[in-house]
Amino acid sequence: MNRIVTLDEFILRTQKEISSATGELSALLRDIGVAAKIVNREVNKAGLVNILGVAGSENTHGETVQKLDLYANEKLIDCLKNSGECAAVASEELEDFISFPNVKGKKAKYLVVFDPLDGSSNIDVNVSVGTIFGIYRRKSKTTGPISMDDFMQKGSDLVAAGYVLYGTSTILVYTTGNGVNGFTLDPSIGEFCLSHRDVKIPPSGKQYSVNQGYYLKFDLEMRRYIDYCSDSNMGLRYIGSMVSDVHRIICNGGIFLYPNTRKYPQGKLRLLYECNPLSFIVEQAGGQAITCQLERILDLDVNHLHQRATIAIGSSDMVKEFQEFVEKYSAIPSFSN
Ligand code: AHM
Repeated sequence: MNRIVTLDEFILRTQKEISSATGELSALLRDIGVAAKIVNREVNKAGLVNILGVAGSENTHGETVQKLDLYANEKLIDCLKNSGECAAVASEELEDFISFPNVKGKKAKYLVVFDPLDGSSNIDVNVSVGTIFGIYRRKSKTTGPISMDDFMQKGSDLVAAGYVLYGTSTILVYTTGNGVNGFTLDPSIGEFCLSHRDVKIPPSGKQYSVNQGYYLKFDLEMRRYIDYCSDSNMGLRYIGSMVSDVHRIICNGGIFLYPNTRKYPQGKLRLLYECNPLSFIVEQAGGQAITCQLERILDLDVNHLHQRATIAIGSSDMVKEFQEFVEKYSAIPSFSN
């Protein structure tokens, strides 16, 4: 039997390989691992909400049942606040960022951005959801207050990023810019164990992932690309939870698209805590991520915490091919829009 390597052990080992490492980032990653286990426990119980009480109501024990995305948000904040390594957080569930007071005199230099429960509309129907996170170094001095400017960093400035997929198994995947590794939660010992070492995305795949229900709302070049995928006998897979869709693509190859529509002219997905962390991971695994207007996601300026972006992400050959379609067809005026 192979020796089990737990997430904590792996983080520590990696830290020792970097002579300048202070252990602060490692501690932060471990805190996120703890939060992920707590969220996982609640996500697994989601089906019991109907028995124990509906979110927003009281369960049979008289406890208020919280919506899971708010619960996940709270747990991540709690874990990060108490660690002393995190100066501030921004989340999909928070209008503004939150700064944390110093813990035991430590001057925290990291910021964490996250979507606590991506694809949360899937929870009610027992379909996979996930947590996405990104870690930045603060730009301002650790002696002063955090400002909005600290968060306005490009994806290429990310120090680390990861996601947790609460699926048939729960898996935590992360990168610190030196490859991607995945850890599957073994519920019997309560540990994330290394299961996917140095993950690489196949350069091409047989599936594409897009909400094809919006076909008529997409620009011409997007429709032509989708026609091409369909004509090439590629399979269409769309879960409606970006973490799940991107995870499948990381494992099997393929492309995920969320283009601009009439309802979302800038795209629907959030740049800071959805597109950037996943793009960092995908690039680290050998894939590519660009907007549907062909800019590299990680090079985009961030001007707003909740800024949206369009995205085409996945296997490198497929993203390149997508790019060729956009270049070819966006030059042609569309009469059907
Ligand atoms: P959410 O943050 O409200 O859960 O929305 C994000 C989700 C993504 O996970 C998913 O890819 C997308 O929204 C699905 O959107 P649509 O239903 O428009 O296809």
